Amino acid sequence: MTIATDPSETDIDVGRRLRMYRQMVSIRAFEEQVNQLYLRALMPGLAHLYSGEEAVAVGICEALGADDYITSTHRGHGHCLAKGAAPDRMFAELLGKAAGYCHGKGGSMHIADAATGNLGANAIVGGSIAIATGAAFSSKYLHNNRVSVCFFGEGALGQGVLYESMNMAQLWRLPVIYVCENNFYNEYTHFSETTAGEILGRPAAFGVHAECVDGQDVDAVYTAAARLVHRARRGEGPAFLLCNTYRYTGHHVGDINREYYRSKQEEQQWVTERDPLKHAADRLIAGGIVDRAEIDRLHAEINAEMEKAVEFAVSTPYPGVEEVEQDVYA
Ligand SMILES: Cc1ncc(C[n+]2csc(CCOP(=O)(O)OP(=O)(O)O)c2C)c(N)n1
Repeated sequence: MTIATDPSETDIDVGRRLRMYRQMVSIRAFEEQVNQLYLRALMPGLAHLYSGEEAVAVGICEALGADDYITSTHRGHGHCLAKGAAPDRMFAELLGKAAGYCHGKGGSMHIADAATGNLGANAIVGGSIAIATGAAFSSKYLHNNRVSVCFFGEGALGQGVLYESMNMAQLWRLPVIYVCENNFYNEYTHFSETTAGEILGRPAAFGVHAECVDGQDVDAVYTAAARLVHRARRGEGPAFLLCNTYRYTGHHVGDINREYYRSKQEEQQWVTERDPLKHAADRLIAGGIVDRAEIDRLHAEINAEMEKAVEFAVSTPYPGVEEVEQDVYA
């Protein structure tokens, strides 16, 4: 992963564009496999899919270095993959297998991987905000120049820890970026029914630098993230990036009848008009970087990779009964 250091980087090079596209396709394919695992009753519990929101995780993580930190959410597969997790070990974790990132004891909502700077997904809404802020404090204290990114959904705007954390981060000029993924629904409730005032007014109240970006445009997300990461590394303190996006599937894999809280027409409109993968592919083709056949080949290659990763996860063993108390901290 190359670290973006130039805040004026609006002209994104071809290698980076292709890498970001590939990563988004991988996340989409990963999530499709997760849904299949659920339907085949191979996965214990539920999973919250990231399909539709890929440009946020990919654009942000592309602006980070391997040593930088992220914290994630209950909808965290995309964040983990974008930060460098391997699909086979991710699938293994989802299936409760010993080869998983947390030896099968975390599952979909508790995947962590210190080697890629991933401090963990978190089932508690807003639960990782103080963790990211603490990691940013450690970076400042240790002078190691690492930046922390805290992903959270707009549902976490109702959690007091966000405001305590932003207050401290601004007072102490911590290198942390609060990335609010606004997919418009907190479970089955539109965010306008739970969120008073303007979202960006909230960080502004603490003097935290705040911006909004189209979360379906990976280039725009990357460009904003590169600027904010650079700013944080220069010691200019925290930032808040609001990314407007949309989840294509239910709140979780079992949420299949959604019309009582959002219409099929609304869903279709996002899928057909605002899809981040389609948008990026069209741009690559229009720029003469690839043609349609190459895009199709890439999708086929990634689908095959994901099938192989699933096969690995299905066939690899569970942890032994004697390990039941190992790697469990609470
Ligand atoms: C503290 C807490 N309260 C409630 C829940 C139940 N819950 C799980 S996900 C969710 C909605 C989250 O919405 P948002 O943060 O916008 O994320 P999204 O699911 O849209 O990605 C809720 C209320 C929880 N996990 N934690």
